[in-house]
Amino acid sequence: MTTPLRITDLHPSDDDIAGDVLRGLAATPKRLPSKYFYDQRGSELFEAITRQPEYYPTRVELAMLAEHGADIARAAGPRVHVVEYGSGSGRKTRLLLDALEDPVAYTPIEISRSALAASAERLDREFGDLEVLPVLADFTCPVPLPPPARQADSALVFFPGSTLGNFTREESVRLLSAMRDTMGSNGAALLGLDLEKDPAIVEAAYNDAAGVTAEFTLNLLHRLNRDVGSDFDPASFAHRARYLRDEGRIVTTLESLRAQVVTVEGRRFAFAQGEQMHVEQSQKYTDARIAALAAEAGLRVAAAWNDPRDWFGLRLLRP
Ligand code: AVJ
Repeated sequence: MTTPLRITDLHPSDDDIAGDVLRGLAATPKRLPSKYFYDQRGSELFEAITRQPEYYPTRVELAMLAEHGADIARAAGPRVHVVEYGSGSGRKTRLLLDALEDPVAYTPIEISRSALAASAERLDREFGDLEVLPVLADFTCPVPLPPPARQADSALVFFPGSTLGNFTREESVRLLSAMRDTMGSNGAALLGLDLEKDPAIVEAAYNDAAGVTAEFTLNLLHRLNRDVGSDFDPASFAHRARYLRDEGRIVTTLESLRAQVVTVEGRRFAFAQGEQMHVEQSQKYTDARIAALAAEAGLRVAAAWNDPRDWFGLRLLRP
């Protein structure tokens, strides 16, 4: 494109963030939304997580996108408008766009301003014929999409990274339903989903030996202190990530290491020593769970790819 990239800015305001934080701290048990992990530092730390030896999902999914690109492109069809939810660094997008036949436009929806600006500019440079329409937004809120200049044959929603796993079942169905609206009757969604496996492998992925995941989790407190003026003492909280076998998911909490009071916008919240504040979940999937979620959102699994160890799956969903 010849004109400079324009980012549609729908970023949540500091007041929106403060409202979410106050609601979460008033709940029992206390909770903070995981979407606020992704400020500039948070996005950098997440990229560092993807390079840790224990964190297998990114490596496995990148290899799968390279391996099955031609199959995926055939299933998706030519001249699609790719709409990506939580596009991050765009490393996976490049593999998808490389494989697709004559993609018309690319709309990354991303909550991290720095990650969005860097990846959109890079992809715009690398794919000369592609219209890049970046949207800075929380993708769980309704996002009006800028229409591409050239008519696309269909829309392809791209939702890799098992990001769906960060949402509750209810939220997941709502998200998939929103994607169904975005894709239209002849479109599709390509999801990357982390599959159930040996709990020790999963637990290690969220407790890397170098402590990058712990730093990522604690960065949430630094970020909130800066943007909503809270006074969390990050040294008085510790990252805990446990795999709940019955539910097939990792639950990440921040444990209060002492009795303490945290103040946000003049409101005081008491933490007991050992109290666990919920900050993230990462669901691991079975085929039955994927099929049930899709069906609840009016979608079906039209194509499926797994890696050779059945650790990670790509699923093409259609109405
Ligand atoms: C954002 C969904 C890719 O849940 O695995 C990684 C975030 N949190 N380590 C995940 C995360 C801790 C990650 N995704």
